[in-house]
Amino acid sequence: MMARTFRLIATSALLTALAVLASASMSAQGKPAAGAAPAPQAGPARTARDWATAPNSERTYKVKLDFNRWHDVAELQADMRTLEKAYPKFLKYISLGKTVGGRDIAAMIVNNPDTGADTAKPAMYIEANIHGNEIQGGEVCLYTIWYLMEHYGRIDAITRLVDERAFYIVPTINPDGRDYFMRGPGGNARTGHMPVDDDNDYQFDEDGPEDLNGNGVIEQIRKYVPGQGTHRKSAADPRVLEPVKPGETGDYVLLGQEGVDHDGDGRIGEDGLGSYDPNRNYPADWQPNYVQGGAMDYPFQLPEAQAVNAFLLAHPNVAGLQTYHNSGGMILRSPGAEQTGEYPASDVRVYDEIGRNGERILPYYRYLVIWSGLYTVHGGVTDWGNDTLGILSLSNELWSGGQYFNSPELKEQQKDPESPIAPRVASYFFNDYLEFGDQFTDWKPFTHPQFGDVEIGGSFRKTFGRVPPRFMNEELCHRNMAFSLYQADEMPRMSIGDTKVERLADGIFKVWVDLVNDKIAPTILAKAAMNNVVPPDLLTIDGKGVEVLSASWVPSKWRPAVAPMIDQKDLKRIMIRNGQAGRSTRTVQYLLKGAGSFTVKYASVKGGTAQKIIALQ
Ligand SMILES: [Ca+2]
Ligand SMILES: [Ca+2]
Ligand SMILES: [Ca+2]
Ligand SMILES: [Ca+2]
Ligand SMILES: [Zn+2]
Repeated sequence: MMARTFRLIATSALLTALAVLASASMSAQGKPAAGAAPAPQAGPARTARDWATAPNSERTYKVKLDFNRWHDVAELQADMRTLEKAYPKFLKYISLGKTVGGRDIAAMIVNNPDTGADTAKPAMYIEANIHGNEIQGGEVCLYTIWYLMEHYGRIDAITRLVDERAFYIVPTINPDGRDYFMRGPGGNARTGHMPVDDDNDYQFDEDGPEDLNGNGVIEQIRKYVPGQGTHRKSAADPRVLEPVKPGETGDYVLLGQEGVDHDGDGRIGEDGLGSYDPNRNYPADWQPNYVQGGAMDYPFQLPEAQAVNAFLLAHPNVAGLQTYHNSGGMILRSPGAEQTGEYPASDVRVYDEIGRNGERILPYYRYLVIWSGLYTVHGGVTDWGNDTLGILSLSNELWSGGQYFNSPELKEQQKDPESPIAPRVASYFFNDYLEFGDQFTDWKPFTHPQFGDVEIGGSFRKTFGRVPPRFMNEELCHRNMAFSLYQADEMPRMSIGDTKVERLADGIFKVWVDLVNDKIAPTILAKAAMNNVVPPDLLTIDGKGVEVLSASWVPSKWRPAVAPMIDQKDLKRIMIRNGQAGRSTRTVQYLLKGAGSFTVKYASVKGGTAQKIIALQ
């Protein structure tokens, strides 16, 4: 695996390194330096010429991608193909299925085949953009694939992670919504594209918002009605339209969002494309539309949710899930609704540790429970993942408004309502001084076919607010990736620890085997064990003529005590329904009859497989 990496940097770097080595080997000590990177020499100082030819300390990347802009679906998929082509051994581009609009839900499998099939390893599933307008998770996913590949063999922790784990990465599970957002003016893009009659007039998607002035933004419409309006220009900033106090009159009335009333029902934009919530269609505490709008008619009605579920069911080795949303700066876990009840304490401890470290990895993000920290969600994918698939499931709300003015001093200043960065006007300040006015569309006169002379404007572009400024996106990608890689690293990892054999009589042996899970997450979440949704871990003995007379759990390796017998029918195949806790070692004690050697194996669907050959002597 090292060979592959060195080849990447070899061509030019090695030649220059060899040149440096040649001069270094003639130093006073005459000590030949080892490896491609010359160690600091105690001999004469290097000459300027040496430094001029020394290899550059900065790494160059094999594949260059942009992380300071937003990719439409075709661009995302093209970049995924480029990465697959550059790293064919590790990457496999697949489609999870088709959307309502006929687009592929493209996914990447990241796996090192030299260390086993992806399905044999604990896997981290990362998806994004279920809400079509929440786009930057797509770039985080792309960055993650890119980063893992570019740093494999260069950074030990990344090499180990790629060798030990598999990754399934889906940059957008709502490509219909993403493209509609990217190419259109950005309005109404949260939904997928299953037609829905939003206003109950028996017509579907008949009257959506429209970009009448063609500037790529769905703006507001206002009419100037001096002394008769409900709104007026703010004294703090004339671009801000504020409602007047009760009893006062203003100069403007707001007439709604940009568009035309096509069906003459007196409303504009009342029934656009689709219009439901794709993250309310999973059968975990699913509730019908009259309880929660946007849930559709029945769970798994949407092909996108079906495709994600089919993939997860076919990959029971998935032990971690992240679904990226925006915005608000949150690390969210389920339950989505109070009524489903809190998770078992041992699961909560696992989530809490990962979430709190997440807050350190992601400044301005808070670790919260969905129903209590955000709002109630019935039928969301994290509930489905945790409760029904037994996957430790998290959802990051990418980008926090606190990051615009990100120092304690500026935070303090924002408490002053007269400050130019007070919350009411902060966006305008940022637009003026950091974006050079590019993100705000000011009010402009417009002749509306139905309202006559009006003004439209007063809106920020679709790329402002929910997504970071482009120049801040690489940090967002990196920090969120780092958090997901941390979660991936803390998925269960089983190994066989110490073993001991004691001969009691001819052909009779006592054998102790330590079973180790050194990561935070258990092999089976307590909730999953309760719901009986993950197959039990299996502890097996395989050896010709080796017979298990008894097996027991040793309460403590260090304090002799009665070891409770394991009361199962087939002691060569012990089922462990609750799995193994995180950061724990358990010792199993066997009484065996036989000779030669045998294999002890611990096979966990989500914790991987570990085995060891033990000789009976
Ligand atoms: Ca309708
Ligand atoms: Ca509709
Ligand atoms: Ca417009
Ligand atoms: Ca209408
Ligand atoms: Zn969302």
